Amino acid sequence: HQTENELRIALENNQLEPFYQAQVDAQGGLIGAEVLIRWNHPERGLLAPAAFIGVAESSGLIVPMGYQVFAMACTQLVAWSGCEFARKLTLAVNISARQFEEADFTARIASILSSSGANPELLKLEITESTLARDIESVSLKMLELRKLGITFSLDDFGTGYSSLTYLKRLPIKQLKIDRCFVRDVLVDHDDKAIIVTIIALAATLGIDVIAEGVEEQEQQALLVSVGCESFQGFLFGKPESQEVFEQRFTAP
Ligand code: G
Ligand code: G
Ligand code: NA
Ligand code: MN
Repeated sequence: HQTENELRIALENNQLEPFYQAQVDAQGGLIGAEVLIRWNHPERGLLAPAAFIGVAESSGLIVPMGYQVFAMACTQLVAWSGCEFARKLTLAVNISARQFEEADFTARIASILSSSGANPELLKLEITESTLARDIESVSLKMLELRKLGITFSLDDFGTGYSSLTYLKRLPIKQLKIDRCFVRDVLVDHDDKAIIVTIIALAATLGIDVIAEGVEEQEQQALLVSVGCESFQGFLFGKPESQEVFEQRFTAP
């Protein structure tokens, strides 16, 4: 695992690189991507978040790192706004609870949006239930401010935390992201299927979209489609890929 000092240097020297994992609709059409960060370490090569998110969180570097990732996503959106295949793609950016609770979070996001010229309607912030578990009044206020800027929210890893249903109703949440632990055995485990059906029904009642993550097999997607799931992410549609690989795959004739 990497040290805090190395990570600080990585941030200063732009060693972090956004990877993109495709998100598709029921027909398999590309609708967006989740931004997943990688560290191009000068000696150790490409590192996955597992090697450095822990130290980023404990050191507080997750905050500047989060803004760097958001800024890179905005820059990419602007670049893609001129590309036929990607003009309307949404980008989902992970936001840690620690970053979200910064007093100037909304102002920083607004400032990056305006300096980049990215369309806020195409940006989705992925937050987890642990973010909502903080002071709900201030969380709610912040989410509403960001929503006014055009930003939308997806509730990541849904079903694994402790969401109060009241929060789902009160907060401007556009999408629930069904955690991949329910998707993995959905073809054989009746409980997992029942949980997914329940999440989809709940979301429909509240007017919230759903996306299933961790979809690896065609049969899983077919079952998810049959119970009303609209959007999908998982190795079946692509692993997290560099910008070059992602673009090549979706623009190849
Ligand atoms: O990319 P990978 O499949 O290894 O992701 C592992 C974990 O790292 C996931 O939980 C993901 O949410 C987290 N992660 C990836 N990129 C970012 C990021 O830019 N910010 C934050 N806060 N977490 C990230
Ligand atoms: O929810 P979170 O942000 O943690 O999700 C991102 C993580 O999920 C990344 O580590 C990514 O590589 C992983 N992931 C994405 N799709 C799949 C999949 O189909 N199967 C598995 N096992 N992991 C996946
Ligand atoms: Na995520
Ligand atoms: Mn998730």
